[in-house]
Amino acid sequence: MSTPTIEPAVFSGDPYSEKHLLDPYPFLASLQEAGPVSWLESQQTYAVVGYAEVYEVLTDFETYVSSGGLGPRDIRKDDGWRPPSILESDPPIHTLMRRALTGVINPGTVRALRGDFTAPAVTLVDELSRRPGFDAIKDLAEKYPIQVFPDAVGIPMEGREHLLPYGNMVFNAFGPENYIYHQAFAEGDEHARVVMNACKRESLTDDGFGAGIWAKVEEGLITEDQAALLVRALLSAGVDTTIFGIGNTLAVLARHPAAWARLRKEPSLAKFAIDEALRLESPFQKFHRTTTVDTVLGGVDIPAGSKVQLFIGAANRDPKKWGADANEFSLERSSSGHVAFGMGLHQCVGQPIARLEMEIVLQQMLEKIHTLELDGEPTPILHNVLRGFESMPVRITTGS
Ligand code: OVM
Repeated sequence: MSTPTIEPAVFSGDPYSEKHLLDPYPFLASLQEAGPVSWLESQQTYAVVGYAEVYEVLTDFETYVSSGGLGPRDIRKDDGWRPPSILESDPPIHTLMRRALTGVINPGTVRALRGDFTAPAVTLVDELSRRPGFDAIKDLAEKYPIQVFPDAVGIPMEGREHLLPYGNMVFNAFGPENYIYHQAFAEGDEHARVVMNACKRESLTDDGFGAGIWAKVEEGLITEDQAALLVRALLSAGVDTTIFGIGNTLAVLARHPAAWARLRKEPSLAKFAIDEALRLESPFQKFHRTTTVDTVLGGVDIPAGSKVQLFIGAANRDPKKWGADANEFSLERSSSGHVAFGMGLHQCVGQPIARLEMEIVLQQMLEKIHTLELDGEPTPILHNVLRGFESMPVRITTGS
C-alpha cells in the first residue's frame, strides 16, 4: 500500500530575481507556507524548503545524487564548465576523495594552525579598533581569510588576486545562467587558469594542506588528477564562504548589542553565537541534487531524473524545526543541527578551518571592541547562491 501523494503548490516567482536575491526571506517564507516541497515554474525544479525534507535529501545520497551537479543543469548530460569536483561526485569515487581530504583536514591538523591564524587577526583588529568605525566587510571580512587561508593551503603569492573572482564563478554557477552568472564569468578563463596552476604539486609549499593532499597520491589513495581537483576544491570552497561567514556573523551581532555585551563577558559563548548567526544568515543558500528513481518527498511525487533545489536559508529558518521565533537571533537557542555546512556525506570538510577563522576574528573583536553598531544599512551582494554583504559600515567604541 502506498501513501497517497499531494499535488505540489506551483510558484511562478523567481528566486533569482534581483529582489529575491537581495532579500531572500520573504519569498522563502511564502514558499514555506505553501508546503515543504513546491514546483518552481521559473526554474522547472522542485523547491525544497522544509528542514526535515532538506535533511532527508542531504542524507539519502542514493536517491538524491550529487553527480548531476549542484546547478540546474545535469552535468552528466551536458558538460559543465570544468571537470567535476568532489562535491559533484557520489560513492564510491566520493568515498576515496573524501578520505584523502579528511586525512589532511580534520580537527587535529587544523588545531595546529591556531598560532598562524591568530597573529594576522591581532594586527588587523588592533588597527581597526583605533578607528571610530570601519567597513566590516571590506576592511575585515574580505581581508582576513585572504591573509591566512592561501598560506594554509600553500599556494604561491603570485596570482592570489584570482581566488575571489574564481570563487565568485564557482558559486554563481550553482544558479542559472543569468546576467549575474555571465558577469562572474567575464574573465573566467584567466581566473581558472591561474587557480589550476596553483593546484599543481610543484606550485605548492611542502607543509600546507595542498602538499598533504598530494601525499595521498604516494599512498595510492587517489590519482594525480584527483589530487589537483581536491586542491582546487579547497581553493574554490574556502574563500568566499568564510568571508561571508565572518561578514554575516558581524551583521547579525551588530544588530544585537545585548548579545555583544554578553559575549564580551562570556567569550566561551562565541562559538554558539557563530552557529546561530550561520543558521540565520547562511552564506551558502541554495544548490541542487538530482533524483535517481521516482520518489516521494514531503508528500510530493518526484520523478526520476528531476532536479530538486535545496533552500538552506529556508530550512535554517523553518518554524517547524526552530519554533515561532525562527527568524530571530537568540543565544538561548540550540542551533545545532543547522544545515549551513550541509549534512551527510558531503558536509563541509573545511568546517574546522572556517570555524577557526571565525572564532579567532570574533574573539579578537570581543576583546578590543566594547560596542559594535551599524552605521548605516549593510549593502547586500547580488549573487545567485551566496548570501552576504558587499559593504557594512560599523561604528565602534573601545573604552580607551
Ligand atoms: C568544490 C567546491 C566548490 C564550491 C563549494 C564547495 C561548498 C566545493 O570545488 O569542491 O563546497
